[in-house]
Amino acid sequence: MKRLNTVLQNDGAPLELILLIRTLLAACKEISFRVGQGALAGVLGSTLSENVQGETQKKLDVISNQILKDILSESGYVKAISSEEEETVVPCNPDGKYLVSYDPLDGSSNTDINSLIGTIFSITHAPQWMDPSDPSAFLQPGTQMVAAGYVLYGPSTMLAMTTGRGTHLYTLDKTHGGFLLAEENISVPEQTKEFAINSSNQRHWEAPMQDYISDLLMGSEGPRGKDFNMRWVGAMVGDIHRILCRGGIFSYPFDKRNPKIPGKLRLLYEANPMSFLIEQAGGAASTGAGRILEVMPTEIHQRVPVIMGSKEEVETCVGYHSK
Ligand code: P6P
Repeated sequence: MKRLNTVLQNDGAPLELILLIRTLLAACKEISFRVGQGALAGVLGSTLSENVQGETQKKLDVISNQILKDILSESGYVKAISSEEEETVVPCNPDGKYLVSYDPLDGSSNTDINSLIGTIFSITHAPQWMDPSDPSAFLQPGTQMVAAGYVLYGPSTMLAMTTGRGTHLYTLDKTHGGFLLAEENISVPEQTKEFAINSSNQRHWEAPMQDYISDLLMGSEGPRGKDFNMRWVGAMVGDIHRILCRGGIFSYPFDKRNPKIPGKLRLLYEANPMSFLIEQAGGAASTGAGRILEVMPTEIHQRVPVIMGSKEEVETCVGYHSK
């Protein structure tokens, strides 16, 4: 099985980006170990603090964020970091060539039930003009990413990553710490019968999403003429991994409860990296009004509505929004 380095070199990634990715994955391997210890190491449960998102931080949120922050900031490759768990940017090496945005432990509410969680990351070039403490350098559209991926801490620890030359899946071989290629150029089936959405929010969605999901639920007796299945992991990283592997459509749509916040998921370190992976695998990723990767960010914790997965199904869903 091909090693990660070989694939990255074949895909033309520059040496410094390969070294940064290896450094980031070293942090993820440590997180995988800490997550795997669970109750044995007293890392489960919540802290008494809230993050900038107003969410109670799990102990593993704080641990994972600290591991990534320490390892990336010492690497020399990174000019600055933005993290779901950090209120503002973390300045690193003024001569660093890259910016890294990450959700250190996506779906961390799953930690206490031993369910799927993961680290999501996005890498862009650092403008040479920027001061390392200047958040504005992160306000680049997703099309500017040079690499994106996630590490899924499940029965096996798996990496999905792209540097713009296809999406590839790797499995961590814990006997020697290498990520070995599991599937090269994975392709998301264009059609699907499986959708992922938190249906308990149905009354808060706008009419187009309510109509779209209602038609799915009518199955073969409704306008879609086929039955659908539903899955919801409660961790984007788990739902998107399933979609990369067997197709599907995932949505966390606009929610009328707080019009100022157009959705739950964050653009820089959730929607953008997942959109890059999905598009590189032949899928589609939309806010309902446009391509997620073309959204111009206005602040580092900006949220967006998310519809992504099997290309034809995303186009059908987006069609409800343009009626
Ligand atoms: P809900 C995890 O907290 C997350 O940000 C995504 O990973 C996940 O898809 C979503 O929120 C789950 O949200 O409202 O179903 O708990």
